[in-house]
Amino acid sequence: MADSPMTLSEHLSTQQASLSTEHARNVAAVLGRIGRVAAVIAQELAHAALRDRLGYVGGANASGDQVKKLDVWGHDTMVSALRETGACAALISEEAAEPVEMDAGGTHALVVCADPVDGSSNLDVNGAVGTIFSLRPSRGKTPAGPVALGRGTDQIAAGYVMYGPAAMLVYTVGQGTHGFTLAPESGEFLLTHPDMRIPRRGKTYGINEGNVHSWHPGQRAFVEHLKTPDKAAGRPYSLRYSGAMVADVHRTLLDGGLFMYPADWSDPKKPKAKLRLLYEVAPMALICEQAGGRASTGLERVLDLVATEYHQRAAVILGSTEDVETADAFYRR
Ligand code: FBP
Repeated sequence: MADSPMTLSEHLSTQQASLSTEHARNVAAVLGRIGRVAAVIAQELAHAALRDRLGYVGGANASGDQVKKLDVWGHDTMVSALRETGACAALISEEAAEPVEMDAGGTHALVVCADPVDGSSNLDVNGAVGTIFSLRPSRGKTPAGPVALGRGTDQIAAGYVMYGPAAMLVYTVGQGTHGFTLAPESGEFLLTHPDMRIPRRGKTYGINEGNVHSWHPGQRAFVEHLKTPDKAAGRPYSLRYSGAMVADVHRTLLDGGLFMYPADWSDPKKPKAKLRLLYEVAPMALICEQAGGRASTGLERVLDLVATEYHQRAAVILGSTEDVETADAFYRR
């Protein structure tokens, strides 16, 4: 009988080499707990309509977005779970204007940046949604939240959970990117996609084409290029867009191609992006690069961006290396 697949916590213990022992213990504690929170969120999503959990709570979050009941529930669930680990010094969350400081002290406590429920516009239409997270060393600082205001390369781990037909958790601690599928009976995430490698070039692209008029001219020309038939080059690419970053990035990691949310260049002096750097764009960039892909803004590598605000926004073009390189070339024209 085939060996049963490795559990998330077993796999975490094999991924220690790139971390100091103390950090490794805290990373395993936090990622293990996020795995358990994800199993609870998956359950709650399946019952949301039955438990009156759909719809808005009223009011807006730090980014001015209307807030769904599940956004708040997801945030509160994440806060209490991370507090219990004793390994988390602070949480930067989409649903809290300021960092949520936690008592975990010590040089090796971690700062977590998270979007507890990503793709909220899909919640009330039973579409795919997700959770996105990253871990940074707190270096023993108090308050710890400001430590997150740094470069994307400071992340020591990142991951997401996709709540689709199956719930899947994908993470990296800097030794490749690995995927797990939730066994609903046991609530365990089991290794089903070890060492995910994104194809060097794809056949699909994901972008909200409704924004075409506000794109950088290079972005517009690049999407035109993807749509221009060229059999030898495998074009035209097909458009695939779910409205939830996690679902679009997950497909891109498995099949190749691109997920793009470019900035609004209506005022070229002040391009305005939508997605948040610390808990959406930077974590996905690390996961993508660790799977052999690339993540750019069109003008620079995402992981070189330095965050100066907790809810700062950034443009993103991520996916297959050759496709992202082509996009960058169109921006440079
Ligand atoms: P939140 O739902 O967490 O605010 O995430 C933002 C998001 O929903 C992404 O998941 C998705 O990629 C994007 O916004 C969709 O934006 P739009 O509706 O403008 O296409």
